[in-house]
Amino acid sequence: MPKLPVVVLISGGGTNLQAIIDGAAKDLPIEIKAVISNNADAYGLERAKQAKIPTAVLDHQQFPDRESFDAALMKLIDSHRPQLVLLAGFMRILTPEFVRHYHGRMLNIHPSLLPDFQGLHTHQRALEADVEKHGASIHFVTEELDGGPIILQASVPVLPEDDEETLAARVLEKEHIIYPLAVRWFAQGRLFLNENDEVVLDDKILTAPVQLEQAPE
Ligand code: NHR
Ligand code: GAR
Repeated sequence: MPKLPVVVLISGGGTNLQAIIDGAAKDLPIEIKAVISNNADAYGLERAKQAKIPTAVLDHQQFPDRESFDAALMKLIDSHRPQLVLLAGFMRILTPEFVRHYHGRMLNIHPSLLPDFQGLHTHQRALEADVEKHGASIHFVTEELDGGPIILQASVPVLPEDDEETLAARVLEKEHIIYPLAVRWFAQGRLFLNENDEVVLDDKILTAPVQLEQAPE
């Protein structure tokens, strides 16, 4: 299988990046062309360097507004000619123009069972809402923040003794399974967004997100 060129955007620790790097070192048919961070201190940059992947830092604080940051980011990404862009713990909201440019070829992993808990601090909010189930979602990125078509989800129980940290760790473990899986489907040409912005997987339009327990290989 020819390897799909991918660029990964991060802001932090990069454990999801690591899961994708590890997948690519095995049989995930992608080549990570670059890892780009808006934050120079992101530990994920070290992970990329360890794996001999080119890195770049584009500090949003050096730009006067979101439009100019996004324009520079787009130029940098496109210099690597990726067919897929992955947001992996990327913490900057992206402008409509940027998102439209990567329509159908940009994925995000979000730490909740979307459409619940869009935005930030999802674990804390799940605990406050006293939900029984929490989890993570992979979706195509659209202009609507955390509102794009959902592909794949994994659930975890919320336990009575949980705090933000224990719950986040349980969710993160699932994230490391579902992100490489969705990337695999995309790289294999089995996953795409159709002209009506519906998710197609294995020639079927999804009417609901795939749940990890029922997911095809
Ligand atoms: N951009 C668009 N247009 N659409 C989406 O679905 C996006 C996006 C950019 C990032 C990831 C998202 C998440 O999974 C994501 C999805 C950052 C914020 C945020 O409020 C919200 C959601 C997400 C990422 N960021 C603040 C901002 O002003 C900064 C917060 C910080 O630096 O800590 O950009 O959760
Ligand atoms: C992950 O839980 C990811 O879902 C979340 O941040 C964490 C990043 O961890 N993403 C967001 O909150 C996006 N706003 P990582 O850097 O170890 O992959």
